[in-house]
Amino acid sequence: MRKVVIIAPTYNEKGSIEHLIEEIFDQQKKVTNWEINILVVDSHSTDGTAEAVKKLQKKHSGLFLMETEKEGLGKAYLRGFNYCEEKLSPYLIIQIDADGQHDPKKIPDFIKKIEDGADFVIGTRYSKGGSIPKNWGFHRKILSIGANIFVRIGFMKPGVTEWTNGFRAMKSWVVKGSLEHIKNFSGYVFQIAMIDYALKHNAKIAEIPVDFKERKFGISKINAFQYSSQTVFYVLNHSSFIKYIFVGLSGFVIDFGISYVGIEKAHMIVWVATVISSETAIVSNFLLNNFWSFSHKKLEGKFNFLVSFLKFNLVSSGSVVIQAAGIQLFVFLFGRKLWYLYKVLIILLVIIPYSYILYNKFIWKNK
Ligand SMILES: Nc1nc2c(ncn2[C@@H]2O[C@H](COP(=O)(O)OP(=O)(O)O)[C@@H](O)[C@H]2O)c(=O)[nH]1
Ligand SMILES: [Mg+2]
Repeated sequence: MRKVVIIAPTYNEKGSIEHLIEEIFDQQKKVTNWEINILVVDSHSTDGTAEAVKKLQKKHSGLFLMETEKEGLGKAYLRGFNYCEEKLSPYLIIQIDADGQHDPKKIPDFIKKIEDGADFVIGTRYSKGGSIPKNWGFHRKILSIGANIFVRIGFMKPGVTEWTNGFRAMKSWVVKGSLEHIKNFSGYVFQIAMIDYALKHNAKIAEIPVDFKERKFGISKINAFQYSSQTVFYVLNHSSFIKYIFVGLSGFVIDFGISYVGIEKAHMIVWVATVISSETAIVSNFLLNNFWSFSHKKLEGKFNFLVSFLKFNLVSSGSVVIQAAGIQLFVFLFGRKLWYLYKVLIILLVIIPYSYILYNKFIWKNK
């Protein structure tokens, strides 16, 4: 028998918590080889949520309550995860909103995916079969859809369609491992941080479509401004792809700067200045990518470092050849007047994806 703890965070959810708890325990009959426990993490609700839970504790021995300060959803979950690891030692942890927006009947589907081999199952509203409330206003739709698209592109993970929903199942090792990382994010953004952590540690991710129902009781506690700014900040800070783009730009500045000084000021032979400037940019790009963009996959061992540096040079030479051939082709077809436009297009559409994919496949491989 494996143990699953379902964590439901609450702040003033008296209207829905009792029904939610009963419905969750009701799923037990569908997952007979699992022992369902519930942990409610309540941030001192003022509407009697905790009291309602305490009443139900008399009936259900697998119902736990943790009372915490009101410090944001991320902090509430962090405390809940710690409580789980210290006191309950589950195999699996499932997160669910306590306001009735997530349907507990989906819990067996999450468990099934775990049984099929996933480490982390995301309940997604943004793939076929999932949905968001029809009555959501324009700004709420934009906030949710926009945040998810932004994160998907920012992390170059189009396959993960949902980053912000709080309905998910995670094996204990993923949660335990992520605690050090997510403790820095007290708000809703910790949901994104957990998926980011899981992906960077090669957790097997699966998705199931879920509906996000309308709230029947109480009000949403999300702070739109804080949430969107934290999301943007998180992605800028943690996306290998975005850092890689910045490294590329810095390489351009170094290359151009050294060439300029060499040719204009030091009156060096042009090709010599070019070799020095481009190789300096290559070295600097390699180091910055290793210690910054792909720092979670940092190269280990001197030999590996050296071989990877040679591969990096090879990939860089490849992009020179692609650029030269591409631009020549455009010039041949459309004349040379707009050569700089062709160059920009080739860099954006070919060179950036080409290098990023090769770096990930051959140099900074997943560990
Ligand atoms: N313990 C705790 N729960 C919270 C806090 N903020 C939100 N929640 C709970 O987290 C769940 C999702 O929050 P909600 O406000 O509905 O967000 P939305 O569904 O994105 O609008 C609900 O069950 C809330 O009661 C908090 O600071 N502490
Ligand atoms: Mg809600």
